[in-house]
Amino acid sequence: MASPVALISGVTGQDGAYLAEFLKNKDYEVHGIVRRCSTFNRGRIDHLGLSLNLHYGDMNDGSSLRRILDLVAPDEIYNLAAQSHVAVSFEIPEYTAESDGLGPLRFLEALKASGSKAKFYQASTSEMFGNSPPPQNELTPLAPRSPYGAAKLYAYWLVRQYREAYGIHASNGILFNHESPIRGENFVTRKVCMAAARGEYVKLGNLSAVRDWGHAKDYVEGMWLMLQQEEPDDYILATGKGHSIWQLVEEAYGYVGLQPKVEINSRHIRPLEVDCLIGDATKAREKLGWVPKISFKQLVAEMMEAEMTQAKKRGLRGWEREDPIQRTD
Ligand code: NAP
Ligand code: G4F
Repeated sequence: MASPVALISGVTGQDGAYLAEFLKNKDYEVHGIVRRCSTFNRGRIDHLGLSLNLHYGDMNDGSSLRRILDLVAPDEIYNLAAQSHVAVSFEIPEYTAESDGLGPLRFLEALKASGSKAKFYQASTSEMFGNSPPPQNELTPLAPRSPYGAAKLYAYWLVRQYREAYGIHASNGILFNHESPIRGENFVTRKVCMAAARGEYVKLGNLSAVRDWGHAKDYVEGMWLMLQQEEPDDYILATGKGHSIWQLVEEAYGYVGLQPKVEINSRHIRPLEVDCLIGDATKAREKLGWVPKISFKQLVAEMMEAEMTQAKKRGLRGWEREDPIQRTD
């Protein structure tokens, strides 16, 4: 039997890289969309080598999406491409709306016009909940508090409309924060772990916000499970456990036996904040059989180990103490 064909937009990002590897291990023929950059940005997928088929395209160029769709004829599409940084979306709101809101529209229109029966996954986000009180589930009111959240909300509704109006198998994965050693360096978990592993100060904004942090490896499996269902639907993926930014800092610095070294810098305080995101993934557990396996503590430990290896290579050994602590993890 021929291998199923998957197309991933955002394949050079954190989730794209984990998903490409996951699908390769399931014997998929995997295609990815990459955008043109002046420097090569394929560090996260280099290890997959030529087994990955890459195509130049951009969420802001509908003609490229149509061309790639015709060329690849995928069975499954994972739309992960986005300007994904919430704070940055306040600075480039139009661009964020283009790529995160209109980009999915371009993709869905291309899919509709092609008559393809491909199943479509949309990377929706817990950021759409804004300050709706936790625990948030699929029925919680959506009230975004950033240009990013608003653009993603637009795409979320399009997915539901295209599913109902045109019978497209399109699903929203409403994912809470998920991290890994290959998380972008300007997201708070990676930023804190990098500094802690080097024994350096970290400059942060709001320390009291709470996030539900899981591991990206667990979450890409959930994306795939959504597209294996007979019927399209919307699902929360989350661990159900919240930690504050301060607790993250304590966990990371504590891992190397250091007291937290934090400087508050107003530059990192957002015009609007989302105070507390803790997800209820009961539906995904009951309908998809999805359960996250990696705990917050294990996630931080894995990220810290990766950063310590990097720090050691660069001779930045601030974390090496004369009286090493016993890790209990
Ligand atoms: P990421 O690491 O920032 O990756 C984003 C990907 O999108 C990169 O491959 C990036 O390409 C690509 N991209 C950005 N703008 C593009 C454009 N105009 N055209 C084509 N490609 C473009 O994000 P992630 O953490 O993997 O997240 C994946 C998706 O899930 C995103 O849509 C994000 O908004 C959503 N999400 C993430 C989380 C989370 O906690 N990680 C939670 C909920 C939802 P370059 O490599 O060239 O920059
Ligand atoms: O790590 P963050 O930038 O993630 P945020 O804003 O929650 O967004 C991430 O998760 C969303 C899902 O809920 C995704 F949709 C989105 O694409 C992205 O992956 O910030 C987390 C928290 C915020 O409350 C922020 O204010 O950390 C706080 N924070 C405090 N100091 C900081 C910093 N965040 C960053 N990035 N940098 C700081 O210096």
